[in-house]
Amino acid sequence: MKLTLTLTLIVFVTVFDVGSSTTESLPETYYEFEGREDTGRATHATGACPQTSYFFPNIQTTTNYIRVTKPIPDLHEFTVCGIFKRFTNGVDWWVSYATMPGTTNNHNEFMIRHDSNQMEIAMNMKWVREDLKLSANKEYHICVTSFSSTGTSYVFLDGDLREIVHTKSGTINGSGTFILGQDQDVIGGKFDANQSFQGTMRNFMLWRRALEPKEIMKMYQDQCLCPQDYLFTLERKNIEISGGVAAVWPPKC
Ligand SMILES: [Ca+2]
Repeated sequence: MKLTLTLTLIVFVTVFDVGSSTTESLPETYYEFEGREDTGRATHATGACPQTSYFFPNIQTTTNYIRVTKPIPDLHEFTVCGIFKRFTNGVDWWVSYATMPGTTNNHNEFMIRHDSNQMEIAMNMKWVREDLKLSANKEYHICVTSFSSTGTSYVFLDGDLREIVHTKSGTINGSGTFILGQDQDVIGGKFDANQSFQGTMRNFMLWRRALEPKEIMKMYQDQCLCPQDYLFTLERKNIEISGGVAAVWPPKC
């Protein structure tokens, strides 16, 4: 019994290896923070993960992007994960999900970007900056889990929980436009070359639930496996590619 407890603590310490930039104390499990435990959660099958890999040329333009064609439902909680490499230290717009006409508010329902110094996340139009600086020309495995009931997002870097981001509560509405590589100021458009992505993006996908921290760590450790209940991957049947974005051969599994 004592051994089990010790092992459990070791696992927690390993999973929640917290970066020095985090200013608040992190909970033992993030479900505790959301008012529930992870122990009662259903288990989900893990299996072979469809491998996707895209190259966004190192030039600032409004024409390079990927649009997800798979319909997006209302999202009460969700997870996005991907393996990103930035070519430069400029502003990189990774994820932009828009549902509003955008005449009065240019912000997205959900957005992830990295400027020269930090990562930024928006939910329900509210932005938060986090002190996660990612170097150029290095691959990072990034997952963000979000809970609409509390407006809280959890940022995992290379398998570890690194930041808790408090944005704004409220369901992320479905039927919007999901774009990778540009910032939408109206649905599906009004891009800005300074707000584009130059780099590579591998295995980007979305689930309609917050993945368990241990599932995220497992995916980081073995990129060929992932929980099978994803809503979409960037397989060709699910996307439209624009401009100079190119599908490239992913690493072998
Ligand atoms: Ca913009």
